[in-house]
Formats: sequence, structure tokens, C-alpha cells
Amino acid sequence: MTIFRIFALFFALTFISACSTKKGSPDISSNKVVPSTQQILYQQMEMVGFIHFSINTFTNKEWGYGDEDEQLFNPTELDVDQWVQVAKSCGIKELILTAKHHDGFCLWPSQYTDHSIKNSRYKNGNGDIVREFVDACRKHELKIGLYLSPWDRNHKDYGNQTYITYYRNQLKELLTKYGEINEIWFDGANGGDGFYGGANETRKIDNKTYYYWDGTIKLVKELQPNILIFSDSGPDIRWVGNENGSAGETFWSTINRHKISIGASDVNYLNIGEPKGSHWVIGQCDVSIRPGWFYHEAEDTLVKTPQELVDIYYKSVGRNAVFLLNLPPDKTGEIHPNDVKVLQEFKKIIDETFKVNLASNAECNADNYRLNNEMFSPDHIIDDDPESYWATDDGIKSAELIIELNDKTDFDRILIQEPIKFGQRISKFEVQIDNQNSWETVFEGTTIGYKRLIRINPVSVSKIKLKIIEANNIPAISNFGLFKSSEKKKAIL
Ligand code: FUL
Repeated sequence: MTIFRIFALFFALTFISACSTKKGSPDISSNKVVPSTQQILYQQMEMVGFIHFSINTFTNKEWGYGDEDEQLFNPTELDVDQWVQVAKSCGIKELILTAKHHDGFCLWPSQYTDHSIKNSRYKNGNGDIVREFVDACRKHELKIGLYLSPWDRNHKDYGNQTYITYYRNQLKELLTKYGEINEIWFDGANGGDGFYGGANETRKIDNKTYYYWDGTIKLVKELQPNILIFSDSGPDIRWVGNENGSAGETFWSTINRHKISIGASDVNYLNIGEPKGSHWVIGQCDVSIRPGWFYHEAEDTLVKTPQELVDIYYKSVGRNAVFLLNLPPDKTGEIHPNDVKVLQEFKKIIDETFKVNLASNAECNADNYRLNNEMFSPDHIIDDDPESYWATDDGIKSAELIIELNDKTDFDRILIQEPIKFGQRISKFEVQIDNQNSWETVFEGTTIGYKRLIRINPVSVSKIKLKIIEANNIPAISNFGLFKSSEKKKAIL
């Protein structure tokens, strides 16, 4: 190639790249740690459900000892379709079934144990509730999760290495015989007293080494490449350190995986995460609609109120995590009417509150938007398109967005979202309202992430400012909303 040609090529490439920069690249540069496509889709589900149903439902226990007579398991009107329909109608997008809880009783006819449905009265031992469950979820287009308790109080080998082979064999059954499974749930409760094949003793294991989790996780991903794995420490979805459904006020989806391990993590750390975390591990807030995880008749009057569930929704979905709500079927095999009623009212409050974005016709301005390019302009925060977003120029890490409404508008709920496919960035922000020509701060916050829902006392204004004070990269916002709560009772702030 002649010198002239090399120069011509160089100038052409420079020109093309300058033009495309002017137009703006379709993406802002990503943070180092970002979610996988499966994780984004999972987070977008916002609400998932748990079904705790097993031999405990019939023995009225929370943690069965492992010595239960299998004949006790006998749901008379099992209606898996009802579980799925109830869950779906309250906004749940995936259901997770306790295929095996700590007592070791299996809801499918596992070939590796007798402590299962095959020795129960249900369908004279010919039943398979995992099969019924996956079929019903697929029929109603819900995603599917399975819970396989690592701790097994029935198995004679629990505590020895042979049990790990047993556990993995059961995983193989669940992950090869039932089609695509979207989530597997590894509980952190470990070791203690139990039946253990008749030994009736206490067995302690070392949480950090006993299960050889690395090998198990590899096996799970080999069997189901798109599956997401939940445990205290992920790798894909993590516990938030409590069972009351509340993620930290500050909540990072990023966390340092070497600081946590299954069954042995610092709960305060799990509840917050950290901005410089090495991995993206979604927070999942598990909580039961009743005091217990399994059904107990005595708790029929102790079902959480719709307002309590709404409060949990704000503390989970509204803090950048996923809400995992447990709905335990009763002895007949259906979700109790008291629970169903609460769920319907809960859903009504959420739907009515978030039906109309009062900012959807607002005029949005910012003190900076990337390359002054339409693609990153502030009006993308109200265009109802989750893919579009406002972002600043390189090097700008604080900015102000002004949202101007046509008239004075009453609202008491604020929604903010970051386009998380580029990572989680914002660490300090304020929401201000124009109060007779001076800005009054109505909320000071830290993280936003996938979704931040803010509850304030009702205000009536026409101008709102979102002030982004600190971010670990140029800030970007994909969605902003103002809403008026439909809660009849005084809302919890
Ligand atoms: C806990 C278990 O011990 C409970 O029984 C329940 O399954 C809950 C979701 O996780 O750690």
C-alpha cells in the first residue's frame, strides 16, 4: 500500500469515527461489573413467589425432624393450578416450590430415597407434585424455581461425603426430568439434630467446605445453562440477610463474592452490598405471608395485612431488589381464602397507585446531556421506554434534572430507575420541590439501581428537581415517575 493510500484510509476512519461520536454511540460506556441478560430479565419480574408445601404441612411443623411417616402426606384436593393462578393474579412472575425441605421428604418420586411422595397416600404413591407444578407454571406462563434443601435430617449419610453424591443425584433428577428450570434455591440452614436414618443425633458440618459448592454450581450450570442460582452468596441471586422482606436503604447489586459464602455470610453486608463489588448478585427479599413458612391452621388469623405487603413491596422492589413472597398451601392442597383476599387487596393498591405516571406530560430539562444528542436527552426519563435513558457527558458525575408539570399536581410517590445494563452508578441524590421559588428537599437518598420507589408526605407542586450528587460513573436515568398513592389508611413512610 502506498503512503498516500495509508493516509487516505487513516483520514477516512477518523472521519467515520468522528461522525459516529457526534451522533452518539448507542451505549454509554459500561461499568466493569454489569448484570447478565438473565439477571436483567429476572430483576424485571420484580415479584416472585414461594410455595412451602411438604410433609410439614401435615405434621404442623416448620422444621421436620426427618422421621415422618410418609403416609401422613395426603392432600385431598390438591390444586396446583390454583397456586399458580393466585400467584399470577397478584403480580408474581415465577414460583419456587420446596421440592425437598430440611426433613428430606421429596415431592417427586426420587429413585434415591424412600422418604418421598411415592410412599404416601397421595395418588396411592403414584403422584409427582414437581411434575404437576412445572406443568401448571408452564400452562400459565410462569417461570419455575425449585428449592432443594442442602440440609437433610432424614438421610443416614448426612455429614459424610457420600451425602454430597446423593444431593447431586437429586439435583440431576430435578434438572434433567422436568424441562427448563429458571431458578434453583439453596437454603443456608445447615446441620443440627435429626433422624439421620435412625441415628437420632446432632451432626455438625463446616458450612464453608462440606458441600463443595463450586462443583455443585458447575454441575447445575452444565445441566441448565440459563438457570439462576440463589444462595446467601449467589452466584446469581443473593439473600438480603433477613426474612422480613427488606433490602437496605442503600442497596448495591454489586458485592464482593470472596467476602461471602453459602450459609456463612455477614448478614449486614448482604443487606447492603458494596459499590466496588466484584460481581453482580441480585438481591432477593424472602418473606412469608404468614408468621411461618408452612401452613398452620393457628395462623389463619395472622396473615399479613395488604398494607404490610405494600410496605414490603416498597422495601424490596422499591430498593432495587426482588420481592419473594411465600404462599403456603393448606392441608387440602390449596392456598387459604384469607391469604387470597389479602393478595387481591395488595395487588389493587399497587395497581391503582402506579397506574398513571403524573409526570408523563412533563417538560424535562437537565444542566447537561451527553453530546447534546437527542439520544441522551432528558425527556427519555418519562417516555415509558425502559431502553431509552438520559445520560451526561464524560467526566460529569453530578447533575440536575428539572421536571416541570403543566399544573400543580398532588403526589406522594416517586419512582426512579437507572439503566442497569450499564451497571449501578448513583450513590447520592436528592429530590426537591419548588416551594414558592425556592427548592425544598423532600427526600435524600443513596442508591437507585433497577428501581427506587420513594414515599413522601403528599405535596402539590408543578416543579420537581432530581439532584444527582454522587455517582461512580457518568449518571444515567431511564425512568422517572410521580404517583398518588391509593392506600386508604395513612400510608407508612
Ligand atoms: C429458611 C428455612 O430454614 C426456612 O424453613 C424456609 O425454608 C426459608 C425460606 O429459609 O432458612
